[in-house]
Amino acid sequence: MTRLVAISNRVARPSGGAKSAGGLAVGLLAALEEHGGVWFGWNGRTVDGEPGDVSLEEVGPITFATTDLNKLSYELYYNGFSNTSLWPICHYLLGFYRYERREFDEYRRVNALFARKLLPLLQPDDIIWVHDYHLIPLASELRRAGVTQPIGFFLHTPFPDIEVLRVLPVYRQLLRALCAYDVVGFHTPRDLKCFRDAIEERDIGGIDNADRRGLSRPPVSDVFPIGIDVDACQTLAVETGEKDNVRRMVRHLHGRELLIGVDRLDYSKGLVSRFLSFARLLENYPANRNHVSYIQIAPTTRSGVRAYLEIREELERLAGKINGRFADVDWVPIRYLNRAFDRPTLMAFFREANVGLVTPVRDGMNLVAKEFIAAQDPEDPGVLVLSELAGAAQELRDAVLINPYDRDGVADGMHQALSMPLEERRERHQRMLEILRRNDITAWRTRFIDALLAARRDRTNSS
Ligand code: GDG
Repeated sequence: MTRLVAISNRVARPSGGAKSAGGLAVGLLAALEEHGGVWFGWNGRTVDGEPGDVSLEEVGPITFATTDLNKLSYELYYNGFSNTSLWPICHYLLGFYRYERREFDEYRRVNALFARKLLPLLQPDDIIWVHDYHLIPLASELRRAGVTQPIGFFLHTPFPDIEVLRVLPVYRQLLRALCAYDVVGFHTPRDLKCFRDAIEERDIGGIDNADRRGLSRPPVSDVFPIGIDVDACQTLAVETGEKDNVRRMVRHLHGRELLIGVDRLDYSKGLVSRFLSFARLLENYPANRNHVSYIQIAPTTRSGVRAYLEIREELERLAGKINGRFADVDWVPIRYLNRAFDRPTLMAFFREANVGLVTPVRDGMNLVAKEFIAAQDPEDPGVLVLSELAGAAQELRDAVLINPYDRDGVADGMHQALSMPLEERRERHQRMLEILRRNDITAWRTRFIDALLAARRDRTNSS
């Protein structure tokens, strides 16, 4: 029996908090719940000494296999190389980028540790699916330890153009490490093209045969746009509508139109520009004053990285400033909630909203955009205002597409969304829902697993 073994930096056990935010966790959990298998990764705890034994917990069809990490290792590998070197580069945000050699060294050591801990759990018929930029070298570590099972890699962020990637002194090593995989997957054709260009056009150096283990050609690379469980979002949105905190939120609108944003607190999500664009909406279209309310939910993430603390303070300051300028005795324009909500409540909030604001300055895909559409009432749907720089914009062409850097343009988009006639809202929503159904979470998982199974057949035929 073929088992799916998924590996990601962080494992999101359902018991570990229904409120945990993050696209990878949401997507992978949905895929594993359907297929079953093993999910291996970090348990969220840091320790002073060496990490202890892997702990195993079975929940329904999933076995969660988790390990601690040493405190300093975590700081260098996670806050350092992963989130201060790779994340900004993948999002073309070089102002946030910094490189330290010892952080990269630790990144490799943690990948080697993951490989050592995973090895005893593997079975001959497994297919292995590695997730995201924290774990690029994992396949070469596993290959060196003798693993011949097919291994795939999926990148949840954008893959940057080679000219941006080149700011990383170790970019060749990372590209070689990606060649140790059988299958490499991306969200959009643009990411795929950047990856292929980087592999083909650059002299990335010889690829060690020990890293390839029976592979004679470059990895199969393709586009696998991540999706959502459309029915589950819809059901949650409908069933949770009567919950106390949802009704309280609606009561406080006093009949005003609702704009909503839900994002991890991350500079890539374009929240500062979004706040300023909302102020521009009130400035440029004064009829909206006292008639619209904007709720922004933004739970803190990566609080060990300074840039994330700074943006949090900046948003608090801005919300205060905008509210101070525009608020009335009975109206607060922005409600900024720096905390997480449970998933059912989020879906119900989406359904109540007239406009969904998804305006990242760069995003691999963006699941919030898809969840917002899925949660709407098809008879009276809200409108999505979506950044052209999010992967989701490649599929959701019927959203109101904006450039997040253009504040007047975003304000125009918000106004267009707020004043869109019912018939047009319905048509746009209907077309986007069809796309969501076609590229849903099952399609994503099935296509990737099929690619891994095909890789296994190729290996058997060529051996
Ligand atoms: C990465 C890529 C790509 C948010 N706040 C709360 C909460 N969330 C949930 C959302 C959504 C998920 O977290 C966020 O997913 P996104 O896709 O929007 O963004 P990232 O976390 O940056 O995800 C991204 C994704 O991976 C998948 O490949 O799309 O481009 O950056 O599901 O609903 N969930 C709960 N409470 C919150 O307060 N429960």
